[in-house]
Amino acid sequence: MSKNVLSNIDLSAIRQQFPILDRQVKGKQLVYLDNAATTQKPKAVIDTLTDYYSRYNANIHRGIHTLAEEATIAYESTREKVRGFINAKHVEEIIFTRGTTESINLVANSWGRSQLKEGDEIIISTLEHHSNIVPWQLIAKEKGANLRVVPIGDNGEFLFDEYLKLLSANTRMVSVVHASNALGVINPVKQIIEAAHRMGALVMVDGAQSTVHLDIDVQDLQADFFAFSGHKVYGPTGVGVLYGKKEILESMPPFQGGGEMIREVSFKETTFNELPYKFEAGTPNIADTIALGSALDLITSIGKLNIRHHEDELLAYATNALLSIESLRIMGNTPNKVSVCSFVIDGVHPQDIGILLDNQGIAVRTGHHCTQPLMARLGIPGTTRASFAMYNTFEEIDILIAGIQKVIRMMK
Ligand code: 7TS
Repeated sequence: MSKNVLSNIDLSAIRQQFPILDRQVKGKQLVYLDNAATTQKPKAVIDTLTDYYSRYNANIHRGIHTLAEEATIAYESTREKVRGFINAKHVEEIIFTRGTTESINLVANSWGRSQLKEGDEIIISTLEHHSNIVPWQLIAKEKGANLRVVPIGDNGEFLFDEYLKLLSANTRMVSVVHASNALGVINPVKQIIEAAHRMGALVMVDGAQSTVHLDIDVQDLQADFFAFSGHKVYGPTGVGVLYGKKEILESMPPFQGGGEMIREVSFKETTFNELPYKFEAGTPNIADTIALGSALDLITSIGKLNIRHHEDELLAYATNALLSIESLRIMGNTPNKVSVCSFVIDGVHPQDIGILLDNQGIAVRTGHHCTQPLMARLGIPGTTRASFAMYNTFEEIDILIAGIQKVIRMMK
């Protein structure tokens, strides 16, 4: 069943850069297929963290001593790396947050609270992660705005014609996921953005799942906002990015108040710092931000296209193999996907599959994947999700398939 690697990447060299891949789980070699939840970290990221805390830990922007200057330069160099990575026009359009969730909350609270009024509409889709639903629900309730939801087809495909019907002069914001975490389905965000802009609405793209797999060009997409998390692009947890168009960010009030985001404070009045610092109150996550830069360097050095090619091959191989299992159904089996396989097996609960696979050293995700409305639409409580990264191999997929077959035999 195994297939030799055809991609342009040196898989064993890549795997050597991820120390965790060597570990054993329950006496078996780890097979890590939960990359949509979080990716593993390369040595370059781990070393950057150690190096920062060992050599130049200091608070940034305010100090004039050497350590503070070195830390500031390293922190700001990640901002420039992120700018290049998503092809933003200006470096000040890159705001560091804790992750995708905080990026969306920033926009909902800052833009939403200052802009939305009664009767305005926010459009999301059925595919959204809870973090692209709840912040909009909260602000809509507060402002008397309404949430409209684009329906999907049975395979998880975004129904574009239905979306066009929902767009109206009342639409102020469209916030959609670029690639679904639960199914892997890629949404036509460029066309979604074009249509929203024709109606004068802004668009926020949740890039939590797309950024690690697809080439992201925010200028080409014309996205008004774009969010992603460091930990899903081989970087550390606790750091993420909000991209926003400069003129829109400039018009928005601060999200949080505190140090760093001010120009001048008196008890009578406070004036605010310029972009991006207006949105970065307090001491940021310096070490993890610097290490995110190392993660992006690694992706760039291997080449996003090479990675995509390998992941597409893994996806096709896994899809074929999974479909050969009689009682198994892949949810969201569309042609345009990132490397995520979500499936259900007749008569076996996803949680049991997850536990029994873990006993064999195989890490997958089971459950609703923080997409309860999507699961309700599909009429299932949850799925088992295998998600692939650049370091995964065809042999690991063979192990997964053998593992699932064993689970089915055990549950019969
Ligand atoms: N949006 C999408 C599409 C996601 O997949 C996730 C996390 C988030 C937002 C939130 O990102 P965070 O980094 O702020 O937590 N998705 C998952 C997942 O699929 N399994 O665990 C986390």
